[in-house]
Amino acid sequence: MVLVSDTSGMPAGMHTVLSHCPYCSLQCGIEITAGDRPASLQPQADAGISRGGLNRGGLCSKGWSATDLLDHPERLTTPLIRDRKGGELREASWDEALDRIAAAITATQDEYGRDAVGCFGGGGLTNEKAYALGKFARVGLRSSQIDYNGRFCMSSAAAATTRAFGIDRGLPFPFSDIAGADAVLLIGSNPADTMPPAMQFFDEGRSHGAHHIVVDPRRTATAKGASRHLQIRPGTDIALSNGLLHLAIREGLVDEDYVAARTVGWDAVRRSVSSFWPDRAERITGIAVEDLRTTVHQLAEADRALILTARGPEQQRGGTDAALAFINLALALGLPGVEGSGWGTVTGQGNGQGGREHGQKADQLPGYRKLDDPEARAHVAGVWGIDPDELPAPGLSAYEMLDRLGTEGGVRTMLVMASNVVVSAPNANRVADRLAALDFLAVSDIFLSETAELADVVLPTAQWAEEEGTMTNVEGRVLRRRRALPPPEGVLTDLETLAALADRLGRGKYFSADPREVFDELRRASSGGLADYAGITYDRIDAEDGVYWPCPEQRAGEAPHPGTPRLFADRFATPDGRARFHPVVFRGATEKPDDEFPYVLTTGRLMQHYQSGTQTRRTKTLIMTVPDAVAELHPDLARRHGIGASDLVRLRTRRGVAVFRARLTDAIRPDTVFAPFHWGGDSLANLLTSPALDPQSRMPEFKACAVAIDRHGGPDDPIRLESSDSFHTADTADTAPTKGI
Ligand SMILES: Nc1nc2c(c(=O)[nH]1)N[C@H]1C(S)=C(S)[C@@H](COP(=O)(O)OP(=O)(O)OC[C@H]3O[C@@H](n4cnc5c(=O)[nH]c(N)nc54)[C@H](O)[C@@H]3O)O[C@H]1N2
Ligand SMILES: Nc1nc2c(c(=O)[nH]1)N[C@H]1C(S)=C(S)[C@@H](COP(=O)(O)OP(=O)(O)OC[C@H]3O[C@@H](n4cnc5c(=O)[nH]c(N)nc54)[C@H](O)[C@@H]3O)O[C@H]1N2
Ligand code: SF4
Ligand SMILES: [Mo]
Repeated sequence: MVLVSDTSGMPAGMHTVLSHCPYCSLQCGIEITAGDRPASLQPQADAGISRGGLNRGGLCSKGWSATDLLDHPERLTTPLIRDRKGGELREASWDEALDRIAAAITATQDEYGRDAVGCFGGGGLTNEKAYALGKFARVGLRSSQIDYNGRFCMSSAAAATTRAFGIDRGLPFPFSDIAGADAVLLIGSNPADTMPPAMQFFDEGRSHGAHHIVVDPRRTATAKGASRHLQIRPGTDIALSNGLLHLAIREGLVDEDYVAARTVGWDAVRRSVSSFWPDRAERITGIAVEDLRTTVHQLAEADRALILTARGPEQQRGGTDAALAFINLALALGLPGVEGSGWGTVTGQGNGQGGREHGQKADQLPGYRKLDDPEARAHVAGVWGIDPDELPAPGLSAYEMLDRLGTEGGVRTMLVMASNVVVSAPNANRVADRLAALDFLAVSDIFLSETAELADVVLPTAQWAEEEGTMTNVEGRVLRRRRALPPPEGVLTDLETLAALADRLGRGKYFSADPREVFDELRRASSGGLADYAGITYDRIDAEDGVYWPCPEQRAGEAPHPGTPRLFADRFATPDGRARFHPVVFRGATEKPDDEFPYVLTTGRLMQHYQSGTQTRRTKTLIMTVPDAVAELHPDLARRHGIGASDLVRLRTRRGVAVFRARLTDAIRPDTVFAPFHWGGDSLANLLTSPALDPQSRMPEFKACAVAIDRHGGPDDPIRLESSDSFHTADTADTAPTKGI
């Protein structure tokens, strides 16, 4: 197996390395050519699914341009320090920067206790780094306060799958099943923009006549290619699912044998949807009864049917319930665990799956173990060489932690690693206030992100092509990120940073900066847990093009465990092996349109930009293609407010104001406005969003709030708010802190 290929025929000093794109959870397979900078890349040449990449030789524009950032002139290559609040950042040595952070940690903990120092991680971190950060919080800082941006991403789906199936693997089957399915219901997911090469699997399905039904308030590129588009009113997915289930029952489409053999709780759910008559579902969702009927028949009558959700229904106050509602439908139709059929959720960030398994969640230990489970504590403490009683209790979820920064009992010194919360957290005015109230903020990033700009110490870090590690892709397959070139001089990896910090806190003996060593420790820590990586090694990943977890340790005298591409064939991961139905009540979005805020704002992604935009707004080809934050609105709605194409449109909600360039399109519902969250400054969509949290998952309600709009300028005006336009609210979220989420 040649992973670092032979260099014959290449200019001297050049070599190629097989790795994966740094961005989304598709983890497209790429080949990096490096040596003398600049490095370049191309998709892995093999057709089919090579080396665990799901791109079949394709890449999206973000993937193609990923190496541009390795040598970007704005890249951070030296630590920065701010000597006093309000002062400028200046360059500093690593020793000075790390000493400064360690001193702040010690001072805060001496005065306010251990939990006054917290960490905020990211789903883009490799498994090794996510694991090390979780351990750093619990063992290095001995603090309960750590959570991460995946709380804003996968937490609703994670809570739902854990409750229904006993385990949270986003897709419990290989991604390629999509190509083989005869019917696919895709709810609030826009892979044509968010995972473009994955459309090859959808196209293949449609080429053999599969029915693809897309549920989205916008006729997205994905919806345009589908056989049916259900243009749902935002925030009403539960009513849709309950309505579909009602119809399935009424029309005799329920798989009674499956329900009897493999599930519990059906009667309560059957009763709970009895009042979801089709015309009621139509009234709430805006989807015609005939469409509902066709959809449920196509799903029920297909040999192989898939129901897939993504952020559309999940980033809601009822996001966990929405995922549960579609799981109810899938169970009633007898799909989960039947080969070729099933329910799944499309994970987002590069390591959105692995990043939620190994301990950077507030309530979690590695291997998807629970921090409040005495056996789990004993196991992990044993691996870490500490007393179980030294492990803290579960901490606060991401937004709750941010909401309480600098307050009595809240975090006062924080380390952010791989997230740009100023842009990506909801209710951004409040978050900015709270960040300003911190005693000390340290941020590790590649660039001076909007969050790093506020830091007292900024630490540069190695990029994807400069480090070793593992990433767990959208289908639960553990892949290797391989190093093609060294980081620029003076730049450390996050693992090195954490180990050096732990050392300064007198806890250095617990931490390694070597990715293989960290992975081997992660394997032991996860052994016997739900997300069991014990049988996965770097060498096996190389030899087998990735390994699907769970993959327990090889037992003496037995062959190695093959990994688990498909879950639930015989049993679900619940104590009795049966899946759980859950009755779900439809409540709708927290904020309903009213006279003052008459429309619904929903937020999401554009193809050319990634997340908070730190990386893609700095990529020339991408920012040239989409230079401004564009908000989509229907021409009828625009006309009512005198807004023309490319005019500036001001969006106003109860929490803030932001300005966007108008993109008029009849592909969106006339009562809905769509804004991307990839920009900061005056186009920061999260100034508008609501901090209402899902009570089960603590997921913010990014996908629906009430908004007012007006014309703010013409096509040639720059995107800018006057200071009199912005207003500032700093209301706290109406949330009691929860433990053990
Ligand atoms: N280009 C690009 N690709 C990405 C990312 C990126 O930032 N940019 N991020 C990655 C990450 S982390 C993630 S999580 C994934 C997310 O991938 P997706 O889930 O596909 O992305 P979103 O745009 O957040 O939301 C999907 C769709 O939900 C629709 N929607 C909005 N409100 C509702 C609603 O109430 N109900 C329903 N049914 N639909 C609704 C939106 O119109 C949108 O088209 O993408 C990954 N890939
Ligand atoms: N309104 C609205 N808000 C949303 C969403 C939405 O749909 N609507 N979606 C939510 C979702 S699904 C997500 S996933 C979040 C994402 O929100 P963020 O966490 O803000 O996402 P990123 O922009 O990926 O932030 C990662 C940061 O870490 C840096 N970085 C990348 N790799 C590394 C690394 O290896 N180490 C370190 N130290 N730094 C690194 C990047 O430069 C970047 O600044 O946003 C959420 N916010
Ligand atoms: S689809 Fe995702 S993994 Fe593939 S090239 Fe684009 S951003 Fe990278
Ligand atoms: Mo995400």
